[in-house]
Amino acid sequence: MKILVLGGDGYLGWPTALHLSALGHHVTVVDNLVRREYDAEMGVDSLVPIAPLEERVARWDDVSRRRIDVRIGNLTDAAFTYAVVAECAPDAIVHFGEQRSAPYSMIDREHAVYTQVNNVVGTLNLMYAIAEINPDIHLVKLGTMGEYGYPDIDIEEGFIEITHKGRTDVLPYPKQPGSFYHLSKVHDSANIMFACRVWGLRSTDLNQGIVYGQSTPESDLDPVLATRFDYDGVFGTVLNRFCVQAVMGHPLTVYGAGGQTRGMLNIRDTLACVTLALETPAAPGEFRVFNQFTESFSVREMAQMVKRVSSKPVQIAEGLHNPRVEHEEHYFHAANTKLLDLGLEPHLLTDEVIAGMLELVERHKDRVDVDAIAPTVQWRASASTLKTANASSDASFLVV
Ligand code: NAD
Ligand code: USQ
Repeated sequence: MKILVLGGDGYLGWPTALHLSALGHHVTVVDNLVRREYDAEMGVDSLVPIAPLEERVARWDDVSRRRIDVRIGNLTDAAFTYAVVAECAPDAIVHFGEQRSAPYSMIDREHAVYTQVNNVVGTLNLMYAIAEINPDIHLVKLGTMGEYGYPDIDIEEGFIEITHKGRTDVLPYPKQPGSFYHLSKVHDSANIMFACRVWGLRSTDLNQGIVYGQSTPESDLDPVLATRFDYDGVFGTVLNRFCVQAVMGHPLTVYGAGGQTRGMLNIRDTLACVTLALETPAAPGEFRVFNQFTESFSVREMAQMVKRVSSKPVQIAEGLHNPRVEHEEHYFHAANTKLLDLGLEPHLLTDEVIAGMLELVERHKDRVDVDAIAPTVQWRASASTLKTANASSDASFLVV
């Protein structure tokens, strides 16, 4: 297949591009490199050094004798997005190309607006480009398990059968996301579902859980092919952060009560799930949703696992203030059978996997900036932030 990997310079996009190329697909990476700019903005860096995109691609050519093409540009620029889709003529597009940090989206009005415009407009441009250039292209879109929130009933894969006043229908599963970032994914899902219904597009929405790890078969072939690994308070995700904290002798930052339970998956399973979705495309007009995670753990359980596996003494922070507004103890039981039915063989979170992550951190620990570990973004907006945002109106009712 000819496949566009949007966001192909990022944590997940790059190893996915390598994997698809290794499988013999013709891959074009599309990215505006903005993720590297967020690092500069936040004053942080990946734990693992990452090579410039052109160097990555050249080394992949050397190592594998396979070419990955690159197009640098912004998906919110419609002319660019149309040109890429028209000139590359893909069979499928994997869309990773969004701002993906919940804390980043909650910094202030500017970052919330940026996140939603970047994500929603980029995806809208893409949908229009597909519809006008070739509606047969299969759009594989990265969504998130956080679209669902934490209802007190089981979470289904995208849709739920509801009986109401004697009538029954299968309806989109209710969404209660926890940040402006997660909300942008909800908006994307609604837009794509509409385009499938109205224009006959074909799409798979992968509601992915939290990814951990950094090692994939292709990115391990050469240090220049390595993907990033974030541990800072804004872009670092929970298990990757706990591993860095354990190695650095920093108390593991369990926010609040620690009963927050999330669907998790190994980075190798991201590659496998995307490949499975590509190999068995959605039908024309079909909007299908796969819940892409393999196991679920509470934050507390993850901290305890890391503490148990670490060869160094590890302290778990007690009663740390939670910078987010979220349920800290809740019911969580989510379906995830569709990818298993397609043949997914999960890489589970064993002690060996955690030991491998700790070893990775140990190798790069000289690069860790301990000051970047603390969470810096609060979900509860301050009165001054809200007043600034509403400077032209009487915002007194917004003071919290
Ligand atoms: P990432 O930030 O490392 O990569 C995203 C890439 O998209 C970056 O290289 C960035 O430069 C690019 N990008 C962003 N906006 C763009 C635009 N307007 N035009 C062109 N390129 C743009 O993120 P990631 O962790 O690799 O996540 C990839 C996708 O998977 C995201 O959509 C994210 O929401 C989703 N996801 C990630 C996780 C996780 O744990 N990392 C979990 C669930 C879902
Ligand atoms: N948490 C801690 N301590 C930390 C960091 C996080 O207790 O040091 C808690 C958070 O409060 C939250 C949970 O761990 O309850 C997950 O936080 P996270 O930062 O690991 O993940 P999240 O913000 O949900 O976002 C990440 C990715 C995002 C993706 C999402 C999948 O950044 O792109 O969409 O995971 S999901 O969570 O399933 O929606």
